[in-house]
Amino acid sequence: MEALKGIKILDMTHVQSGPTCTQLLAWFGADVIKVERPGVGDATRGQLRDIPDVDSLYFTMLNHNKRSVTLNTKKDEGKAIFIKLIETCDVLVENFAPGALDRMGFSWERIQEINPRIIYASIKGFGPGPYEDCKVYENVAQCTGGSASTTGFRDGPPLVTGAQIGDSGTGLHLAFGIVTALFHRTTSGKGQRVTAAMQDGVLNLCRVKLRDQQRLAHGPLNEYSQAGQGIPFGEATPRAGNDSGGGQPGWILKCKGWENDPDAYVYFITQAAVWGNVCDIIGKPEWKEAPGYATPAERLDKISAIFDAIEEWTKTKDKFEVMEICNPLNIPCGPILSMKELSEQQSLRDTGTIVEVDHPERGKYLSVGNPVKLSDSPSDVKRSPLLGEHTDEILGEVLGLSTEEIKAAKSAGAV
Ligand code: CAO
Repeated sequence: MEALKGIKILDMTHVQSGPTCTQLLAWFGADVIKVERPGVGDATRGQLRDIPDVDSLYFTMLNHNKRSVTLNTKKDEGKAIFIKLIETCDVLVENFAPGALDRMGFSWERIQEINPRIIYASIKGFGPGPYEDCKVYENVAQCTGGSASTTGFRDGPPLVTGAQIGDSGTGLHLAFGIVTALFHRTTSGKGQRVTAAMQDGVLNLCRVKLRDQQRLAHGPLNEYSQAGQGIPFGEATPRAGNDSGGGQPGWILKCKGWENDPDAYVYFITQAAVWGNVCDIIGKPEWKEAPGYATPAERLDKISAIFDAIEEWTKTKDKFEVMEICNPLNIPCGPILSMKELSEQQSLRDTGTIVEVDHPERGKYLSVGNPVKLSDSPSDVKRSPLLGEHTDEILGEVLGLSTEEIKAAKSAGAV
């Protein structure tokens, strides 16, 4: 049985952050009704298109399991239908620029008046404060949330990461807020306002870097390789390259074929408990007991040279061989997997984390399925809707409008 069956989501989201949130709710069985502007729809339908006139992968991969209704919420006839949707739904989700829904005439006070049980959930770039009115995209959130300043190499510029922690990360945070509010409603009987700011979401994911900021007041961050290299720390948490960030030193090392393959690398962790095993496989058994090498603290100032020696060994093996040799010895490591390799990994297909979806206009494509698995509520990934594909069905079956009323809304240009 689908876990969120019976929950209706009024989905006013667009681009990436909001749609990832409502897609998660849809995968768990909520009925997600995506409202899109007539003739236009979510801007991502047309962005980064790989096939002319067909919904982009950007759109299809973020809007599975939803129904699409077109509605102009700025027209009076559209507003009347929107009010019916608010009356009918359990949750309203949006990620418009700040104030957009208020400008349409739908403040939180007004929404509560229409339906006191509704949960009104929003993503914005920033929370209340100096930047609250700003429009925000992924990389702005990464930069303002602490990720960029702590990503990259110490002697290089700040870097953004490929993981969409600003958009998809905040979508996840919001989904958690929504189900929490739904749970609370079972006892309170009332809906509430749920907000997640992208800056806050990124900062939450960078929590350990704020930890390090405070540790700096009490001395150097010994697990950063810069400490071992004798390079003084500044006032703020620095970029740490590929340092592991935990108490166990790690680094990305070249593997066989690195000269031609940009992903022939492995992440290698010299976990203290298996130091002896590391020394054995790289042919340095003498390091096990050698003065200056025996304990993690003693090794800190030699960690770069140690990784150079390990790399001499990893360069003789491909990244999967490194994994096969190290895992039985309890040496944590991970091959750098490309998107091509991930898309071909059979175990991800078997668990439904990578799924092949069929779309009437684009044909078959790959997507990431629900990464969260519930034992009694499996997620079945269904293709994204075409623009307005379910308009008649939603106006008729969900809102109970008559054929004449639907015709009138259409001729007024409201749907
Ligand atoms: N009917 C009528 N009007 C509609 C409508 C509908 N169904 N759906 C949207 N609109 C209107 C909005 O009301 C808004 O009108 P006003 O500007 O007159 O208020 C207009 O369309 C455009 O909305 P927008 O300002 O949200 O869109 P944008 O492309 O200019 O900005 C974005 C996009 C993402 C920068 C902005 O929405 C934003 O900052 N959102 C919050 C943060 C966020 O989620 N960012 C991540 C996005 S993913 O990278």
